[in-house]
Amino acid sequence: MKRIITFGTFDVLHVGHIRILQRAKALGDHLTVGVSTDALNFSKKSKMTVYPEDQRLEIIRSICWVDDVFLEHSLDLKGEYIKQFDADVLVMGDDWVGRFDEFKTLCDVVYLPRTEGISTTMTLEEIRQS
Ligand code: C2G
Repeated sequence: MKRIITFGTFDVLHVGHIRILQRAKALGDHLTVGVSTDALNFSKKSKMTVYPEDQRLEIIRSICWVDDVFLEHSLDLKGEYIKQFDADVLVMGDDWVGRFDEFKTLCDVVYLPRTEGISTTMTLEEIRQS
């Protein structure tokens, strides 16, 4: 069985998130998703998410392509998570290209193209302006 792992905040879920999860699952048989904790997100982006981590986890768990979820507490633990979940492939969007190449000693690392024209930031801006 080929096991895939991917990571993200997945706040204000949109089709870009859905598509990367679908494409990640298509690369193997089992998909594990690490969902950033509120604290990790704040450390990355210096702002709060709209939805708290327990709700983002519940939303991602309910997606048909997702087999397992957990909370990602730190970017520095990525290698540990890859080992813990026995991942054969790490998948990330290409906004992260090159950033996780160090894990090529543990598993394949694949960067998939992001879906153009949509992001959580853009969606929140459109809501603010409406
Ligand atoms: N994504 C995408 N297309 C978009 C927006 C996002 O393919 N239009 C992908 C991103 O490339 C990422 C995943 O969806 O692989 C989750 O995106 P975010 O929620 O923005 O995740 P991020 O905050 O980048 O967290 O350990 C890594 C981090 O936890 C990733």
